[in-house]
Amino acid sequence: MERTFIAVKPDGVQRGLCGEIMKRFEHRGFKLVAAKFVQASEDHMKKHYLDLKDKPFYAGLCKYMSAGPIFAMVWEGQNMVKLGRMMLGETNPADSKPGTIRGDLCVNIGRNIVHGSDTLENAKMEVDLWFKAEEFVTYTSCEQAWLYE
Ligand code: DAT
Ligand code: MG
Repeated sequence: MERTFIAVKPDGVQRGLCGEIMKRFEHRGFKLVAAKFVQASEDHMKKHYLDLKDKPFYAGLCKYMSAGPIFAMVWEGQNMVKLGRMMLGETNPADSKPGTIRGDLCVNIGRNIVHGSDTLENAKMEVDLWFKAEEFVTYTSCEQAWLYE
């Protein structure tokens, strides 16, 4: 089992898409293990996007990501990181296929409504950056026995 960090960005929250995005992960069969509704500071977003610090859009990206509340989640499942990324679609919604979150619900690269970790290593770093150990809920999902053989 893997864990990944998924977050509805401020534009997704403002557009009322938290439920829709959460629904897709629930319906696929993934297990929610932590969640919170927060407004991140610009400093926090600078840490989150540190690998992009040399990009021309870095400052604007961190400002937009701290301009309103974010719905932050950790989802667990088999191949969670890869499948989470596939469900998101491409970074640019214009390249995202219909059926993906970005391909269905947004149009602009700078307002692509959702974040998802891209590698297992980054997922671990992002989960640790956004959540403390005591914020995770340990429980047995009744679905698990029917999702996996
Ligand atoms: P992703 O969010 O798909 O992992 P990323 O990590 O490369 O993409 O970039 C983080 C965010 O930065 C992305 O969701 C939207 C924004 N971004 C990426 N490339 C951009 C560009 N060329 N112009 C404007 N914003 C961009
Ligand atoms: Mg990324």
